[in-house]
Amino acid sequence: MAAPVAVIDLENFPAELEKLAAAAARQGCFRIVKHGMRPSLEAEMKAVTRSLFEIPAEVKLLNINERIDNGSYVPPTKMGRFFESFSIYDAASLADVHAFCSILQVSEYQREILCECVAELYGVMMNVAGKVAESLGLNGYSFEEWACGARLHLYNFKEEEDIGSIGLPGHTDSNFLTLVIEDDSVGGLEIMNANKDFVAIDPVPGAFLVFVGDAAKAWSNGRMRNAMHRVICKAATPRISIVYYLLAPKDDRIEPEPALIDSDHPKLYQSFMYGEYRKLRNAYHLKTEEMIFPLLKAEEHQVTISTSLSDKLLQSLSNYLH
Ligand SMILES: O=C(O)CCC(=O)C(=O)O
Repeated sequence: MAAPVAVIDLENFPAELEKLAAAAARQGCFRIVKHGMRPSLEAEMKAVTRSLFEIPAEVKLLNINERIDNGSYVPPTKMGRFFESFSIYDAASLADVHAFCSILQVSEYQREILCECVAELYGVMMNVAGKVAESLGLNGYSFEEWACGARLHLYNFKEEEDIGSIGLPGHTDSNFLTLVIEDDSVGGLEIMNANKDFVAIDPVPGAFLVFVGDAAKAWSNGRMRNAMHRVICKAATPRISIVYYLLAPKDDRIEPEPALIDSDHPKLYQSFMYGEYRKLRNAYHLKTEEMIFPLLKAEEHQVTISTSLSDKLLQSLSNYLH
């Protein structure tokens, strides 16, 4: 049975604030409707996404983003035989979206749709992130200066025997918020419930899915929950998704928001640099924050990683892992 996911009407605020706060705290996941994206753009972008995966393999490999760890094109050989993914960084910058289009030699039509879609998703993300902050009592909080990323995923499921296979293993997202435009023609996304079982969350046409990530868990001083999720093969049909990530502030520092720290909610984490956190998670192939966040509890470990990851942290982590 599919897991119920809260549906947040973005045109019904402040009435939806409580529902949003509860969904972010309990499930780390919610759907948004009335997001304001041009209605036919979603279908057009999905068609463009499918077509991009048909460009020659040697051209795909030119999609390299060295400014962010693991920010480049992922070929089908890297993360399992089904998964392939393009990366746009920084998706908050139209110049970067154009650079992505130029390097992949896309058509004028593909460029137009990609630019429009990524720009619209930026607007939706700013709206959603602002409302998430508001749901915690922070009115007028701006995420405008934050870095964003976008990915276009293909899960190349083709055969009956692929059904049940893992397309993307269980993980939480290291970033702040993730917006997913799912493939309406086939399901596959699953979320971990309180019993630690993965349960399907079936696509809802026209609604976008939002996941709370590790950075939001730290920023909210533990008030929001990061959602563990994965993708499995549900049918012998290729599945695509368009994913937009709100990453971290431009100065890269993530720390519990001072307004969310008080005597009932003591500070849970030290500040850290998102880029370093992401690098560390990737280097150790960590699927969640679980092994790093305990090291950020100053009282217990006296570890500071405000500017760089200290040898001490790496040592603690390798001790933890072995
Ligand atoms: O493809 C999807 O539906 C989910 C993607 C995802 O989990 C991710 O990009 O972290």
